[in-house]
Amino acid sequence: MTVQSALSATDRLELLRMMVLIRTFEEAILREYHADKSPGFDIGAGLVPGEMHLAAGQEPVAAGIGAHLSLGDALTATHRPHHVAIAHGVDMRKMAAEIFGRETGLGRGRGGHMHLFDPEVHFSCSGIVAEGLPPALGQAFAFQRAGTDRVAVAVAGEGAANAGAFHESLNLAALWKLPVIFVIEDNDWGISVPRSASTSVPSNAVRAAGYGIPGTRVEDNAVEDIWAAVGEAVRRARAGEGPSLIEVHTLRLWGHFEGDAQGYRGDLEGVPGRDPIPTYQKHLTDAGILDDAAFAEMGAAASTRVEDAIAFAKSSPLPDPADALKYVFTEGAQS
Ligand SMILES: Cc1ncc(C[n+]2csc(CCOP(=O)(O)OP(=O)(O)O)c2C)c(N)n1
Ligand SMILES: [Mg+2]
Repeated sequence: MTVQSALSATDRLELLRMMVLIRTFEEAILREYHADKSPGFDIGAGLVPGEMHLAAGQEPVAAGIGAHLSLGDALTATHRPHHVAIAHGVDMRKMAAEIFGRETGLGRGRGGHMHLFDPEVHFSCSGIVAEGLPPALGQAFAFQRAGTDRVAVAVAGEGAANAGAFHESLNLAALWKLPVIFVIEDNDWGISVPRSASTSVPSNAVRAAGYGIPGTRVEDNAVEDIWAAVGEAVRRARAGEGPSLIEVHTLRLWGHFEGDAQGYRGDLEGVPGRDPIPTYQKHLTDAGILDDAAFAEMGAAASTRVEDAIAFAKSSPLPDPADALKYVFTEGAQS
């Protein structure tokens, strides 16, 4: 791992703290999601019915981005959104309530885990692959027109980087020098399709040259390198120098969705050894800025916060079925 000298000990501990918070949240959702789907796995059963895409292993991307964004900056994400939502400051209680389909959720329980919208912090995501890129562009255009130094970040998977919306967004962002940062999470897989079977180039970073913008690839899920790459891209965007593309080689620790048997996956055996949290914990311990007690304290604090959010969600009311069509159409719009 390349050590970035500009990172203080406090910054580095904050990166780890964020990664631990995200993992604690994903583990709690994993537990709750599976709690009432047994003995046979029934995706439609239980308190959280439907698909669930968790981001365990991809925490470094979220922590590295979140460290550079301020209130007012925008972030768009994917069907695997929890890690970046937490790092961007989305309210954890309202997010958990949305995942549980409760009236107190971000979208009053109508959207579920792939459709988290938080206007307070300009966060959105979508179950449609590559859908997050154009809205990031639109927000960046608005920030530019208003003469602010606010930026938008679009996070997407390496599978999404083969969609038309990715290429169209890069072109327009470059042409208009928009303050937008595209972050591609290369987790090696698009569901069961390996990157080698979907993508014509070994690195999406090289695609940036086709649009005349900087492209960087960060290897090994290295949180400090991600932090450095995003920091430079955000600096450029705020200074009016235009968009950047960053690809991170990250890791999908669990299945594409919960219930995915991953029979297609030949790399599973080596996966636990690549878990970025113990890797970074050891890195900071070796650097003399972390000990076991401090790490345990991070876990305990994360657990308290996450369990509070889960309890809030579970004790919140479900939407009234009579309101199913409420918020679908603008009130009073019918002629
Ligand atoms: C437009 C569209 N096509 C197909 C799908 C089905 N789908 C859901 S996730 C996914 C793979 C996405 O892979 P990637 O972009 O690498 O993200 P990851 O799941 O690895 O985070 C596909 C094809 C979809 N949701 N939207
Ligand atoms: Mg992928």
